[in-house]
Amino acid sequence: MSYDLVYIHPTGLDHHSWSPIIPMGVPALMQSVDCKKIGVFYDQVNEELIRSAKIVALDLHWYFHLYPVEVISAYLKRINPSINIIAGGYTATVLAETIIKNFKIDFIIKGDAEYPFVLLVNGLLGNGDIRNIPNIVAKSFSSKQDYCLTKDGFSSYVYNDLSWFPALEKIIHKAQKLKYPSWIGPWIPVSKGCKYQCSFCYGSPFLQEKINKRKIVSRPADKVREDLLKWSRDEKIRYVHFISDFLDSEGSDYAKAVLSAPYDLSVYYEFYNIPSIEEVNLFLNAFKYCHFWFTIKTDHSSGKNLNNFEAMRALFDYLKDKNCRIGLCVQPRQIFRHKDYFKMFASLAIRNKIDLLEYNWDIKVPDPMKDQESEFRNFFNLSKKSDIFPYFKKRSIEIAYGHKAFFSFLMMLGTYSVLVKCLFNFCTQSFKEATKI
Ligand code: B12
Ligand code: SF4
Repeated sequence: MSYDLVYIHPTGLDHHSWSPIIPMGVPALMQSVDCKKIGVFYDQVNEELIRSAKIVALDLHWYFHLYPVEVISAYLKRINPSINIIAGGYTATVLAETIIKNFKIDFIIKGDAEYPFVLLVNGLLGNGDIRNIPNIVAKSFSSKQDYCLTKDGFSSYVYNDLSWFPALEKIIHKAQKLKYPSWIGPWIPVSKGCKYQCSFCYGSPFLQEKINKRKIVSRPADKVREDLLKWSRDEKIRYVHFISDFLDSEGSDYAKAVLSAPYDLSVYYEFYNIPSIEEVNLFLNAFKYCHFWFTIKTDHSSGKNLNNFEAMRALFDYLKDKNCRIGLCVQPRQIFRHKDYFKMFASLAIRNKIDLLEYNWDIKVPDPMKDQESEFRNFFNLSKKSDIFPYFKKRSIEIAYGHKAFFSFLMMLGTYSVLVKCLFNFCTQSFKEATKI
């Protein structure tokens, strides 16, 4: 079978734990183009597929795909020199001019790509003029980045159909058999960008402005409900998860509108801050089963303050006999650096026997404010070495088998080789004292 457009996700199919993660906006891009199209993981690519294809679209969102994307694009051009390669995503945007010089990629779409992608694909398939399409960096020209997603645009795109990517659908269906709802499942976009100003994160208003030329943009509640209803009707889907905490970002009224009726679904949900009992009940009433995750620090761990301990403990007590499972996202470095964080962690995790998920907020990303060439060199070299697979494997094992806090805590320590520090902490503080707040 031949295709006009092949989307290739640079992660291999064998990496089960993280291959399902494609940039959340890609389904909308692929839905919007009207041609023969398919999505594949890179290890499904074969010569026959590439020889007959006219366009390949590659996501380059997470920097560790830099090296794989270079290898894949060189391979594609060797097999089919006339193929058009389009890339997009955060890393592609931040390093666009350098990537286009160094990789065998023909076009990079900077920032939001919904509208430019359709125009570019149509132009390439129909030999139309492509020089006036916004947000493009090409080998021989570049256009102004003056397209960005608006609320109206966001509400018009389709995110709930993955039939164009059968291998991804298969993994998602398989993951539905996991014991507890996880993030390997259909995702529901709520907002792009974030209201918190974390200096290291592309989601922060300052960097969104720099990269996507806009502020946070959100989908109307009825569109989010449409996705929930669509996935509810799908017999193969048992649970969903959301991209961003809409209760925190959009407020209680929005949450009430989204969660106004019970769905034939379970949910995986990360709260950025501590919800009230009334708010948590909205979720308990709307979903069959809830896998809730909380952070010890405020604002999704990015805040300076710790959450109110009493409020967290009261909430966890309330949730004990409800149809849900509680998880705590922890930052290992905070445990060993800050006494109060450690106290809260030990008290909540051990007393409540909950799951732990390790959070690593310190991950470096290409800095759009620095010299592009040197950022490219640094991150390209890093991407050659980066093997985040063990980390994701660990996370999915935790979720799949629902290890209790102690065991997952040990796994976390193993990964980061901080056992020595832990023993030191335990030896220097009496455990009782450490858990007393
Ligand atoms: C939600 C989220 C996640 C979710 C994934 C959700 C998903 N399916 O996308 C989860 C929790 C799984 C996750 C994991 C990770 N994430 Co994350 N995540 C985010 C977050 C908060 C939102 C991302 C997002 O959806 N943006 C929405 C818009 C911008 O993207 P989009 O619609 O999908 O894509 C548009 C364009 O980028 C472009 N585009 C994207 N792909 C393509 C492909 C083509 C061909 C084209 C033409 C265009 C195009 O077009 C789209 C439509 O306009 C951002 C921070 C933020 N608030 O933005 C970090 C962020 C993307 N994550 C980041 C990181 C580092 C990670 C992890 C490595 C963290 C870790 N150590 O575990 C992992 C990697 C996941 C993996 N692939 O294995 C970094 C990426 C930095 C980088 N460039 O490398 C970010 C930017 C945070 C930061 N530190 O700044 N993440
Ligand atoms: S709260 Fe999370 S998504 Fe928002 S800016 Fe901070 S790290 Fe990024």
